[in-house]
Amino acid sequence: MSDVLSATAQPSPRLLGDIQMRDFLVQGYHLTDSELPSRFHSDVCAQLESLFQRGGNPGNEVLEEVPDLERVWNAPTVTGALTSILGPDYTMHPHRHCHASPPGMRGQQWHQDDVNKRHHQVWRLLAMYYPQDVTLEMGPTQIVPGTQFRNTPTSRMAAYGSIKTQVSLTVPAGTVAITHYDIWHRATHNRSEKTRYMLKFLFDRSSPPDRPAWNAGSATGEELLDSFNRIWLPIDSQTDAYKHRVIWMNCWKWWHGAPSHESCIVDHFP
Ligand SMILES: O=C(O)CCC(=O)C(=O)O
Ligand SMILES: [Fe+2]
Repeated sequence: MSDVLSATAQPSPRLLGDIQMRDFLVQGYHLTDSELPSRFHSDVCAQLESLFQRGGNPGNEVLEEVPDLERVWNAPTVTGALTSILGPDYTMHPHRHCHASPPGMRGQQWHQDDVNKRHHQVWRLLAMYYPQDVTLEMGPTQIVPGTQFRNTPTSRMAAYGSIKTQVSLTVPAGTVAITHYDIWHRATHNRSEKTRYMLKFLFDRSSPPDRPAWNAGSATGEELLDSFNRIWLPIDSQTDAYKHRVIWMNCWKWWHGAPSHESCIVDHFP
């Protein structure tokens, strides 16, 4: 292979397996390591620091300002997860944001990023890259697994405090948290002396699936389909659990190429 080719060829996406896909559907998130050297991540932090000192938050321009970030989104573990969940023709959304949380920054309320029109299917992912080790003192992002199909009014969420099953993303440098766009999440209070950076990027599905885009094992995923009936999330009441099972199975079949009749949740399921 010529130098030019070897420099530009992208490694193949490392696709997810059936169990990882099912877990993503149920839990609403998947954590992966971008597998870049630690000096890459510290260099990204240094670039962000000098960028913020020079001109403040670059908003959507962060990718132009720090082109190295492309390497994170092209990492085989990351392209593998995005391809598996959104299909091979997924696209990067033009909106992106570097969330810099300086020392003393107060936490946020629980929220869902999108407007209150939510899908039973998975059309958009929120991907968060952490270029530093994030400790509890640095105010990690928190998520509540399994909340992505709830259509919760933001005003109601404002009253929610700590939730038993919340997960703090205290992660090593280089981690990419890939979540369903509608998962409940929030930044927490930064009690440390360090600024915590999180790079938020969005990815979209371009077309409905006509076959599994992941490393699907069993012929039609029938056994896995049945396994949804045995899952009961700790945050769910009995009726919530029933609603979830219908949604999960519907999406699972849709991911295999079946037409889906339930494209959007219109009722409240807080
Ligand atoms: O900084 C974080 O950890 C989360 C930020 C966030 O969710 C937001 O601003 O929408
Ligand atoms: Fe958010």
